[in-house]
Amino acid sequence: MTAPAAFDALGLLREIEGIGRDPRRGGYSRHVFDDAERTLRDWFVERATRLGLGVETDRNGNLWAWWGEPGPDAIVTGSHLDSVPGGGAHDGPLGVVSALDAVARLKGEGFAPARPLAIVVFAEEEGSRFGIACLGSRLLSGEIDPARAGALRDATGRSFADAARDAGLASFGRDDEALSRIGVFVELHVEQGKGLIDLDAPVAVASSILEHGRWRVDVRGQGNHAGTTEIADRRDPMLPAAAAITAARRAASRRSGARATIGRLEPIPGGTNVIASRVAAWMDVRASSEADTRAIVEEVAAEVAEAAAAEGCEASVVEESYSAEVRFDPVLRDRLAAALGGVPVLPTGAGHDAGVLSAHVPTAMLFVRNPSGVSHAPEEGADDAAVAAGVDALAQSIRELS
Ligand code: HGY
Ligand code: MN
Ligand code: MN
Repeated sequence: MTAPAAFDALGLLREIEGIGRDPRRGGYSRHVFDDAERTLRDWFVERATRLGLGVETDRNGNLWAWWGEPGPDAIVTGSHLDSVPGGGAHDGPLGVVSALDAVARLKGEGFAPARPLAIVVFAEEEGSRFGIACLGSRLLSGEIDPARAGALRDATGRSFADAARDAGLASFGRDDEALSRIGVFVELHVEQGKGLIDLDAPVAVASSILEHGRWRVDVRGQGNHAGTTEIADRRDPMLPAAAAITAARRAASRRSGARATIGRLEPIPGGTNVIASRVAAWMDVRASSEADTRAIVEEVAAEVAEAAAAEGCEASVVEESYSAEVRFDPVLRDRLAAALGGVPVLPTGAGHDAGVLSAHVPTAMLFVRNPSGVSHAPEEGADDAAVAAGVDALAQSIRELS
């Protein structure tokens, strides 16, 4: 039986496909508490309310749509609605629309969960505005100090504390009441890779998430005129920044399964005919062990320091966030894989709120096939058959856990 047309996952995705489009980058730019994300929040509240769920916002800006009274030992599913800059349509929203569809379907079948059930929408999962990924689930679980979170600033210099206050949050930080209500969390997410393509399967259960972290590289030199400054007289911070980019690739290439990326670079002042005075770069490093992850960072830092010395610049490499490897609850993992008829079990290199919560409550993830295998880019996708299979799998998981 399919959900009432009003709650079909593909139809719900079409309803929001125009929200937060980014004409310059392509894809979507939907960042926590900005206009697009707030429109998506309103859309979710309206849809969940129409589905007969009671919606509340917790102290950290996460949305909770309850089927029945909020209660302990709840089955919680959901994901996020924010995106990376120029991101795809499915990273986050697929988990939210699939949860609405699955709940609508179960309701339509007269299913009554034996435990409280909630759909959650976590805030700032990508960390695209304030720099720390999974900020809403980290705050909820006490994994980030609220004072540090409040002091985080976006590209305009606005603090998270100010943005949260403007969004109506009186305070933020660990929320034991919200955390204690979660009995089990199952997040459905578009696969950010080609595993299901290679296996020719629509759905998988997650096994693990790579160790990963973010570091900020700052280089300071001397701004000057591009036309009147001899090469020998330059202290150009772009050279050590360039060394960071190539060193990151080289260091990761030497370690099986490791990845290191610098995709965000901000020279100041950024003029075509101007030697930059300083450069900020952000590095994302992921590997199968902490030793490999930190070794990559050390190698990059050493090459940046050498290039900075040669160019008469000063440089620093500072850790901004770190997440240890996640191994999802093996009992829950195997129970869901079996309940879904023996679907594949796949690892991922992508971080998720489910990864944060896995340290606090039994947590699982379901992956849905992405025909391009591409993510964090407009080419991200999920074929219709896989989306339908994902909703079936989520509904079956809820039945199994109830
Ligand atoms: O960066 C990640 O892995 C996730 O998409 N936030
Ligand atoms: Mn993402
Ligand atoms: Mn995501």
